[in-house]
Amino acid sequence: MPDDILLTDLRDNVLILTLNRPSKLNALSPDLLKRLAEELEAADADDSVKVVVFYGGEKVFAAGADITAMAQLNPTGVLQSGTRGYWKRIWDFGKPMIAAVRGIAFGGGCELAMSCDLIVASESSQFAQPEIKLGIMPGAGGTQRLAAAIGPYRTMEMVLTGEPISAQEAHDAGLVNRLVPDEKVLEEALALAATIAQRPQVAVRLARQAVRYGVERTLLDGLKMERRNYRMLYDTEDQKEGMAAFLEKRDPQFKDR
Ligand code: CO8
Repeated sequence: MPDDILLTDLRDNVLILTLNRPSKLNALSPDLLKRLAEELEAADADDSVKVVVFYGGEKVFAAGADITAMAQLNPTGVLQSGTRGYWKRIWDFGKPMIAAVRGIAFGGGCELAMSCDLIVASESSQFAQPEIKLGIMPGAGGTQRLAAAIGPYRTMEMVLTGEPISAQEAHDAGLVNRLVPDEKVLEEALALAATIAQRPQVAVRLARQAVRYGVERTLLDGLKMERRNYRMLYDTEDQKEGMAAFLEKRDPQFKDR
């Protein structure tokens, strides 16, 4: 179904999941996250899937979580929204994941790319954690996974200013595995996926698990603090103002409370 919010395509043991909300820049609505989680759960149990590639089409990877679904939430609402459970299913997926990024990967879109094991990016793509401009902060691992990938100083600049970095900067900083011309992104991601799919899968699974364990284990406390602070921000006037301003297409008037 071409108008489905998530397109699936299984090619030679590689499952391509294409986010398909182009009119909303692939914003990760609760429905879309749920679909992603469900597809991954099925893929985990399906031996014909060896690698998953996340793609957002030719224009945009994803502009983050869907702000319309978040604007009115309070901390309890964040807790009850169920989206964290969908994210967790993405993080718990047991097979290699590759992000094929064209266009912007912002906020939750950047965090989705960083949830993957490898990132292939087009030369014109951009990465950002712009949540600060909405009165919130990254909440799906951005503060920790970005720092693990590119170091605390560059992360601090991105998280505190909300400004994007180019694909070239992301590549130089170690966030992007392969930087390729725009039209080659999916092809390159699929070539990487094909190589991994040809390796012995028990070894792939266990090697991946060991690498991830080493990295993620050191992030656990930080992720806990990120989760708590992220939720706390939904108790502020600035979060309500920041998100209302985005939806009303105006500049926010923050009051620092
Ligand atoms: N959510 C909802 N709608 C969006 C989003 C979004 N994140 N991004 C874009 N859209 C919509 C716009 O509202 C617009 O809709 P419409 O045409 O109906 O008005 C359409 O997509 C096109 O967007 P723009 O007109 O804004 O396109 P521009 O090219 O002018 O601007 C930008 C592109 C700069 C990317 C701009 O759209 C933007 O700043 N988007 C928001 C980026 C952002 O702040 N992302 C972070 C969101 S918060 C987040 O991701 C937190 C995740 C934490 C998860 C925690 C789990 C528990």
